Amino acid sequence: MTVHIGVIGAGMIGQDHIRRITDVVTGADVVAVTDVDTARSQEVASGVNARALSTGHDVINDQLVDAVVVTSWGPTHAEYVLGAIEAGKYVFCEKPLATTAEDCLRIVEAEQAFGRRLVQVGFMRRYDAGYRAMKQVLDSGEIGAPLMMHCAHRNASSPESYHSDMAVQDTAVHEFDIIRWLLAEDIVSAQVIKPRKTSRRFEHLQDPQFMLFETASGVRVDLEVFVNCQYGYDIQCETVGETGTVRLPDPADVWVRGAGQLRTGVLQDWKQRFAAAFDREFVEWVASIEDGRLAGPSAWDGYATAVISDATTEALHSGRVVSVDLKDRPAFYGS
Ligand code: NAD
Ligand code: ISE
Repeated sequence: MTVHIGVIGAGMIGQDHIRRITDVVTGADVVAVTDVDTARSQEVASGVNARALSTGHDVINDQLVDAVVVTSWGPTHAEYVLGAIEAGKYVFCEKPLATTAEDCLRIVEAEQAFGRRLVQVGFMRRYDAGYRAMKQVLDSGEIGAPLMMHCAHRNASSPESYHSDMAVQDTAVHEFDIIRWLLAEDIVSAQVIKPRKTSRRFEHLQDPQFMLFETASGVRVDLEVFVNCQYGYDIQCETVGETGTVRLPDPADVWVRGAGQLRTGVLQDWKQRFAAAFDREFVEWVASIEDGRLAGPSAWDGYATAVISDATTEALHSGRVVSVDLKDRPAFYGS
C-alpha cells in the first residue's frame, strides 16, 4: 500500500518533510502541495512530480490524498487540522497544533466525535535515539523514582523577529512535550526567572530565560532557554532519580586528540541534531497509518502543551508561579 500525502506549506520544514517522504520513507509519496506563495508551491511540487493546488482545503479534499501534512504558519494549523478531521483523513501537524488552547480543545472534541485517532503532532524528540534510551531507563526503574530534571535548549542565534514569548511558545514547547513523555505525568506549575540579558543580541529580547516546572508527583524541572548562545545548537537533559542519574548522550561525533588538545564538534542547528528523529517520526507515522492505529504525539498532547505554554507565558510576564490547569484527560486518549 502507498500512502498518498498532500502537504500544506512548502517552506523550510515543509520542503524538508517532502524530501524525507520522497527519499527516506517507503510506502508513501507526495501527490499534492500548496503554499500561499504559489511560485514556491509550483517549484516544490514539480520537483517531486506532485500537483500544486490552490489552497489547503483543495489539498485536504483532493480525492488522491490519503493523509495531510500541515507545515504552514502556526496560526493556520487549527483550520487545516479541523478540515482534515471533517474529511476523515489522517493529519500530521507540525507544532503547534494550534496557537490557542481553545482551538486545541476544538480539535480534541472533533477527533473524539469522529471516533478514532486521526491527528499526530510533530514533537519529533520522542523519536530521538537518546531520548528513547533515557525513557527506557526511567521506565525500567533502574534509577528509582525521578526527583529532578535539568534541561537546556540552546540555539546559536535568533532572527530579529524572534521575541521573548517565542522562547516559550516556539522553543520550550519541545521540552513541555518531552518532559511529560519522559516522566509520564503532567506539569502542574510554571515559573520564569530572567537572568541578565546577553548583550550579543536584540534589546527587545529576554534571552536567556530560566524556567522552573513542577509535575503532579512533585518532580522539579529546570530549563534554560538561550537562543543566542553563539556557539551552536545544544540540547541537554539529565534526570536525577533516587538511586542514579541518566542523561542524554552528546550527538555522535569523533573525538580528535592532537596539538595538545582533545576536541569534538558542536552541531549548528536543529535540522542536523534531529535529522534521524524526523526521519523515524515519518517512517513510524506512515507505518501507523498502514496499520490504522496512530501511536505518536496526540491532539491531547498538543492541547496539554498549549496550556503549559499559556501558563509559562503568563509566568514570564508576571514573575509569579502560575498553575497549569488542564481539563480531565478523556479515556479516548489512553492513560
Ligand atoms: P516557513 O515560514 O519557512 O514556512 C511556512 C510556509 O507556509 C511558507 O512557505 C508560507 O508561505 C506557507 N503558508 C503560510 N500560510 C499558509 C497557508 N494558509 N496555506 C498554505 N501555505 C501557507 O516556516 P517553517 O520554519 O517551515 O515552520 C512551519 C511550521 O513548522 C511552524 O509551525 C513551525 O513552528 C514548525 N517547525 C517545527 C520544527 C520542529 O523542530 N519540529 C522546526 C521548525 C519549524
Ligand atoms: C524551532 O521552531 C524549532 O522547532 C526547533 O526545534 C527549536 O530548537 C527552535 O528553537 C525553534 O525556534
